[in-house]
Amino acid sequence: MKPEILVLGTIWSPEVREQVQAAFECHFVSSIAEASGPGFEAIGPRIRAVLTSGTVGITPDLVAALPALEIVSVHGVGVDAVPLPLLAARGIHVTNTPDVLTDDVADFAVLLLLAAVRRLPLLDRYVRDERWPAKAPLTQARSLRGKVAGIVGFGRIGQAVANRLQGFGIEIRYYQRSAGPAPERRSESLLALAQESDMLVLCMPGGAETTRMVGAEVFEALGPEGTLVNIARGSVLDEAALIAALESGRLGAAGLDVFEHEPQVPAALRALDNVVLSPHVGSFTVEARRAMGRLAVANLTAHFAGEPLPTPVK
Ligand code: 8YV
Repeated sequence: MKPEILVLGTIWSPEVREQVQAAFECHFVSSIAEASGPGFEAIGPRIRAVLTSGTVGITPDLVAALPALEIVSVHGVGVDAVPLPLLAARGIHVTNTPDVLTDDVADFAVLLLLAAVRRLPLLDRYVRDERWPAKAPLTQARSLRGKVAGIVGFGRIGQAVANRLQGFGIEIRYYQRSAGPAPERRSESLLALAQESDMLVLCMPGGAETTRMVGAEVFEALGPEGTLVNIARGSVLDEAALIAALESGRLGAAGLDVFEHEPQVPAALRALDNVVLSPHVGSFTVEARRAMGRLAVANLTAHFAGEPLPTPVK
């Protein structure tokens, strides 16, 4: 008999669906609410594994409704939507999909940074609205060469962003709580990093330790010529303070791929000219999503074959 598993969320490609259906008895549910709704009581006790996305994760209530749960496979590198201590206490394995998305997410961070600094959306609108032939005024942007980029969270993705930005002639500094590589580039605090940098790229993990870590004083330290990029999680910054800083010009510009209450993006943010917005798509390429799907399924099949998990969360 195939193990019964719960597949949570709406992002699954036909390939992932085929793979999981070949190996498991699958229950596809679009949301945690659906998995907690009526009719699920009979299925819950039979579920031995959950496949979920990085943003949907799993709640403590749903974990409690799955007494036979052995493993949660997260399709994504971030595990902030998964209650790790609770799962560890029950001896439930957690896996994620690191590495296979690093390059595409880092590319996207650079894209957002360039688009925000050179104000691509504004230029695009300038042409579309026929303001060019009308010779409407257009102010010059700032160049990247010789500037300093501060990377917050110098893990795999942060370092990949740094490697790319060095190619633009940008000096790299970073901050994270733990010691990291290249200690001479590490600033003593997040605020110090913001003061030393022209641009800040947020690459740290989400979760309790980083919640609203970036607030008003960091935005102000970055300043009117400064640019902030967030490809981490919406939770890592104070969104209301960010909007206030951008509206008043105390912070120059921002490129944002993640938001506090996705998929809701505040109207005040959408109204701003000095921001570039995208719908949480850092890893949204054919290649990365294919590799993430395969790895997420490989973790499940390894578990049920009694083999070592390819990418367990430590
Ligand atoms: C995805 C992500 O949006 O990897 C992560 O942590 O945030 C993204 O790659 C998501 O996890 C897709 O399931």
